Amino acid sequence: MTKPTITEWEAAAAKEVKGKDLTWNTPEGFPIKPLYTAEDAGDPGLPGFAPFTRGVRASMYAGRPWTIRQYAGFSTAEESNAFYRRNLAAGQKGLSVAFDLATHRGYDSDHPRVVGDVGKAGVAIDSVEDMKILFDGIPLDQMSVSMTMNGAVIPILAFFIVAGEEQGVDQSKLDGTIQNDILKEFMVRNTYIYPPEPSMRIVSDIIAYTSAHMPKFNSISISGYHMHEAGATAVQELAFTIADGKEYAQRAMAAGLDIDAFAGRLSFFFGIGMNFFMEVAKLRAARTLWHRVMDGLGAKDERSKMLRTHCQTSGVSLQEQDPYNNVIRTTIEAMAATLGGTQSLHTNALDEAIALPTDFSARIARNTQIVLAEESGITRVVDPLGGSYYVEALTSTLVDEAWKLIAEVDGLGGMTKAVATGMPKQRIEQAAAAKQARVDKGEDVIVGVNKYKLAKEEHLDTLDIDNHAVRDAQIARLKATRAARDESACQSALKELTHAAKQGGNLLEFAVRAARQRATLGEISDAMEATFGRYGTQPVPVTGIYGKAYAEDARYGQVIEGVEAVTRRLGRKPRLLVAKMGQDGHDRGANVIASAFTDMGFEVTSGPLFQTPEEACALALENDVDAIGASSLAAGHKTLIPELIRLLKAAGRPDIKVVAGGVIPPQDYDFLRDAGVQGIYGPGSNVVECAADMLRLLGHNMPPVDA
Ligand code: MLC
Ligand code: 5AD
Repeated sequence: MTKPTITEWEAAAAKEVKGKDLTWNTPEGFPIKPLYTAEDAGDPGLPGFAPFTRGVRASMYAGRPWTIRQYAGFSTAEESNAFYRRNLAAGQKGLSVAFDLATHRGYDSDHPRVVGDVGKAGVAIDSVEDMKILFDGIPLDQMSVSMTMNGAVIPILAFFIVAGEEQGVDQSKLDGTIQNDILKEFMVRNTYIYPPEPSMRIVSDIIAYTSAHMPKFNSISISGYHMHEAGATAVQELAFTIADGKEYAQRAMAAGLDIDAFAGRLSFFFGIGMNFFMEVAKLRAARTLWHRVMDGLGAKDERSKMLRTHCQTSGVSLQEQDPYNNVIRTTIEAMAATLGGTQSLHTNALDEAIALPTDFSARIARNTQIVLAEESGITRVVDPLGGSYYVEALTSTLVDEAWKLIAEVDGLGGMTKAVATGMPKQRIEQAAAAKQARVDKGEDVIVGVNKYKLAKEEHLDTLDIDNHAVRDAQIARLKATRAARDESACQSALKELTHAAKQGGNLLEFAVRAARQRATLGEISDAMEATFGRYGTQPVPVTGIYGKAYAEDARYGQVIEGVEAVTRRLGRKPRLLVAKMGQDGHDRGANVIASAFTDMGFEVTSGPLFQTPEEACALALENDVDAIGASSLAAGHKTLIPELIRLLKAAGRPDIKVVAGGVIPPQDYDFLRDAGVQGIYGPGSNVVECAADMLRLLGHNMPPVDA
């Protein structure tokens, strides 16, 4: 029998689908064919061998499964410690600490700017005393601990080292990872403290310190995850992350370190979304690219060229509507991460779009991984998707396209300079606006959100944290810590740190000394701020993307007409302030709203990040806005938004409408409405309908959606 040819297959398929075009484009712009064959796939080599496309270990999960490492933290150190211990007893294998936003941004819990943030999005850590409680009963020479910290990375790592020391564990035995990836903070995550240059020095100082004293510790977790969550395509996530890694390696080399002395402890972190095969290919492409980059920088040791990574399933892919679907999504994403060969994994909880995980939702999330690892057989064969024509073809295309974007970054002088031009952030925001438009138009299906919607949603029990109680407890411990310490020894250690910031010297080394003397996180941060200053940026949302995607849409046309009618009535465009209050730096949603509302004809002011309610109120008055959209994704909404409304009233402007958007549990809706919030928009809200609602609030008689 002769083998059928591709031409014969094409004819057969065309007949079946009556000539319909079966090719489609990915968000990256890759044209995808309906069929891949051996001709599309190159030879990826073998796992455990350069360029590690098929995995960094020869035996991969057959030798040792990935680490089940759930990211968690909330409230006080006591409560988080108890949560960790329960999770470890139930099958979790590694720890991953989530800090609250006050801690991230270098403020002690008693600082007036963080009233709404203490203990909310993570655990509050003010000093070594808190860090010791956090790991009470968890031997730090046996448990690998990841800490997601970038802004206040010096005090946090110093507290960790001293907590280990006081547990009897020498720093050389500490096993774990510190995120320490500041470039992506300036791009998308926004928990920076100092300006870029001193921030980059901090990264290098940590690499130098850990490579000299902490051989088991990963000095950095170079993160694409947050770019992915901000809306980046796979090519953008890959290119900007690898380019970040290259920049850090070059900085460390410029500081005099031998590349092979530190590169083996550089680690990575990627987000894994719903485009299953693309995500598998992304991890394979990442390893291939990193090998190429490190080879180019002159690394000799093969370990220096191995990209080892943590992955987290995608938070933005999860929905508030019909939330049990999130378990399915997370399972698919976890399969992509493990079939892509991740070293460590966090699976998100089903209540992700509403609140932090409860014991129940954390159990299901953890068990998703345990079932994959222990029931599915995924661990038994190394790189089981290796040789899939489609996956191999996607891998090569991703490598080529990401390489081009890395070259573009190189052309700008590397990632620090590229970030300063705003290029990466802008590209990601363009991709995010395009994605939002695809979802709002139903082109990207999201079950339960833009298709197969439930008539009535069930109510989920979610975690609520009383941040006033946490704050009171933290303030009490801060007072006790300050009262019990040798004040003059503490102050002189802090002075030496300030001096080192100015004159040189390893910042972590000086911070460890201050931490031993019970200097607090805020004090250590301030000691460096005295030299470095504190950094702030002004958002510049992209325009045109949303409007273009909607050019022919009838409902969009109605909204545009509505905006024009309001404009005629007011004699100027309707004015909206998009406000970000508290230490919450999640700005994807705020940027998308600002971008889309501008395209629809509103005059939008994008407030800077980290405002207090007083500052947001002042900005609203100054710009004489008609409405404020407060974006809240870090659980500060019950404290910050009512305060803003109170201040507007006190200033004689109760007429300024306030709406809220972001991650807000439905059980808080009544509380917010009672406080005067006139519209609440959770994840999955259609942006055109948000604008229609806004027009109604501004007195325009907007037709209902199906009119
Ligand atoms: C692994 N090992 C093997 C093996 N597989 N040995 C023999 N045969 C095999 N098949 C060895 C490894 O070499 C290593 O030893 C040891 O086992 C541990 O394995 P690992 O693969 O290194 O895993 P792990 O320790 O879990 O480290 C994974 C990591 C690390 C390198 C990616 O950086 C990490 O844990 N990262 C987690 C980051 C994280 O949790 N981030 C959360 C971000 S949340 P040796 O001696 O070689 O080390 C976030 C959200 C937000 O950012 O915004 O707030
Ligand atoms: N506990 C658990 N998960 C968290 N995330 C953020 N903070 C916490 C926390 N304190 C997860 C969510 C979010 C992503 C950035 O990390 O999934 O989307």
